[in-house]
Amino acid sequence: MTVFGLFSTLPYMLTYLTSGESHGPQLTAFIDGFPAGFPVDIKRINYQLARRQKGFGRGGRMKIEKDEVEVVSGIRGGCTMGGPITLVIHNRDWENWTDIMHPTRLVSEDLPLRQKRQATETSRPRPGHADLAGAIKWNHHDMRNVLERASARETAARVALGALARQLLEHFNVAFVSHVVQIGPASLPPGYDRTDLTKIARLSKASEVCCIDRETERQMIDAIKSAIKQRDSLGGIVEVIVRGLPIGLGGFSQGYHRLDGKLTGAMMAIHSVKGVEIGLGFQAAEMRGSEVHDEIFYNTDGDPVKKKFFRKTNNAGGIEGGITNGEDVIIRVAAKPISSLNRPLTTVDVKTKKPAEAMVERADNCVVPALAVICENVAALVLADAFLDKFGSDNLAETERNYRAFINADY
Ligand code: EPS
Repeated sequence: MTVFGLFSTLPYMLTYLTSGESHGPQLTAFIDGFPAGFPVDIKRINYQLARRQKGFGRGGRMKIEKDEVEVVSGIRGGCTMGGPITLVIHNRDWENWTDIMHPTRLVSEDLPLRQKRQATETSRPRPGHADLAGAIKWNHHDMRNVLERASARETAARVALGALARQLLEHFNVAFVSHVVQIGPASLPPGYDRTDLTKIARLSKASEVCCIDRETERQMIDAIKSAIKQRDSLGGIVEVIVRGLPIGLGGFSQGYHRLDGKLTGAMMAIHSVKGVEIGLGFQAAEMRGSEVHDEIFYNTDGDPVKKKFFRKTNNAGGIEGGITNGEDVIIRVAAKPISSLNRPLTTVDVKTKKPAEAMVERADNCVVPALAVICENVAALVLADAFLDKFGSDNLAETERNYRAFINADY
């Protein structure tokens, strides 16, 4: 799932785009290639958007917004039609920014507007943010022109699209769960059980930081509180588990067909993300092959519900050779602390070229719980694309027929 050149020959079934600035009127999300005849539950999209807004450590903006989608194309009477689907999320904060962000009013003709804009102009790039490189690249001297689109507000649009893609996979009994395994120094002790996904989802949902262990949750919240007190930010690690994917999604005939490549690329393309692992990830590098690879077993008792080929371990994280192997897909994503700090770091004012304190913007202190929701839904976009590549994407009935034929095939 991605957008390449218009005439790309790469085999992506779903293409998508998002648009909109953090303080502009709206975010818009487009997706093309979604099968016709799929009944969409808008409430479930809004549910994912609401989850993304939560989490201890969020800043003032989330008290203003109440993200919900408005459907403006591609869905009729609750069902997809096969054409591009467009979803809009209105920014409530727009009403506070209308003058500053107005797309067409000319500052040259309007002195009060020019003064208002100048008051919000900023030429002091934040270390760690896109501010400086973006300003040089696009020749902007007011960094607002960079930060507005670079803002993580954009992830709301990707979550909306992912929540749609996820519904398609849930229709085929695929389940998605995520939880937070580390925030700053506080980390979930290893060895936790991933058998009961319902339990993980329940514990994660009940936690302000999406952590499944109460003692670790307390440590995480303390770590965030301490960072807030010191006007600092914190990063962390989240884990996404996807259960129920059939064997055979992805490919290896070309590097770009590999599902692990697509998944990790999509995760790295989320704001603040600095590392992604599938299964054992980096840990596999220090172990022997005999310890790492998941031995293969076959169910001989004929139970139609149980998987035929299965593993007793899942170090591969559900992907071997760039293809799903029928086990849970397990992705871990590490994010750096966000770069908008209330305790500004040293920078250079690009106008004066003199040392300065970086700009201070209203911001979150910790977005790791939100990152878990974002990763879950962005993973759904990639996996739905691979699913449709395997089973066809014109209409749901055809996708269902192809899916059933494949999983019931005598192998
Ligand atoms: C962000 C800064 C903050 C965050 C924003 C991302 O926004 P504001 O500048 O309006 O306070 O709240 O995230 C969201 C708005 C969101 O929906 O996640 C940034 O600079 O990246």
